Amino acid sequence: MTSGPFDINPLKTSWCPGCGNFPILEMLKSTFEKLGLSPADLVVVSGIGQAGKTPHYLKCNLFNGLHGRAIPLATAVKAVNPGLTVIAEGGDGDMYGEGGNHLLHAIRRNPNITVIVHNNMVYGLTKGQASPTSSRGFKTGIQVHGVVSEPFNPLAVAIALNASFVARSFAGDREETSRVLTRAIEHRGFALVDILQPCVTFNKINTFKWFKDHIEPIDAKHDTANRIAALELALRTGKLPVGIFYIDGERPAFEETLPVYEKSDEPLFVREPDMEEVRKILEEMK
Ligand SMILES: Cc1ncc(C[n+]2csc(CCOP(=O)(O)OP(=O)(O)O)c2C)c(N)n1
Ligand code: SF4
Ligand SMILES: [Mg+2]
Repeated sequence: MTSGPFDINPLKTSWCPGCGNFPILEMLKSTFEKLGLSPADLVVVSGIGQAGKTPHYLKCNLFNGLHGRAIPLATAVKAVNPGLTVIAEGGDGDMYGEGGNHLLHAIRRNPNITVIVHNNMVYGLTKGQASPTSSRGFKTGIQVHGVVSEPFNPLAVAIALNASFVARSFAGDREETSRVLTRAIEHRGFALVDILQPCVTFNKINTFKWFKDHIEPIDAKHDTANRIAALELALRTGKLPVGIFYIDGERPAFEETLPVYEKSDEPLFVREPDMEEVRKILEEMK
């Protein structure tokens, strides 16, 4: 068996056979390789959920934090060591539900991280409750009469907040997903990639076939710098557009604007604390 730099052999996962997480894992590994990254250059941070287990199955640096907290952890990792490539991984419940507030404020800060959401429109790990992206009417053991809320639209929210890179792809389309992931990781600033991912066990509505029948590629003529056109695409009803919606290449990244990097580029993690400064702050607080 051939082995790539990000492979763990033998790979043992707790995912169900046929789960959409498998192609995402494979695409991540091949994208990291294509970008010439090494496991030491990379940190993959996650929260809790089936998607949140992804970094366990990758050979690289990883941090598995609390449910919904991958984004602030990833922001901090990038801020203290800007030389690393930092990815935050998670599910729709993790990133848009429990971690939703972090998503909003990270978009405002624009850290140079890539947020990858495995959007299977359900809570997989906890056995099939509705998530923020479940369709209205979706029946579960908890939502026995069907979901009554409008589904959360992550792309429209991200574009409205001027996220600097916004894209959606489908786990069943490896070529397009790999292209989107490559562009997202190369992008300087906050990148959101929502990947439509079937959960074969707990979501019998949004299956591989359903997604295939309900997606449509964004027109090649779409101008990714046009925010209003991107928002219109994100708000479109009917088929789900897939591809790159929006890119703002002008926004400075969070870590570039931090006052601690004004006088020196030396990463924070190698600096000695300035005890004189600490003493001054403590004195002022007395
Ligand atoms: C604070 C907190 N609340 C709730 C949970 C229980 N919990 C764990 S994962 C999860 C949702 C998982 O759904 P999603 O993020 O969509 O990931 P998936 O399993 O579908 O990949 C929930 C509610 C938890 N671990 N911690
Ligand atoms: S429960 Fe769903 S998301 Fe979790 S491993 Fe199984 S198919 Fe994948
Ligand atoms: Mg989910």
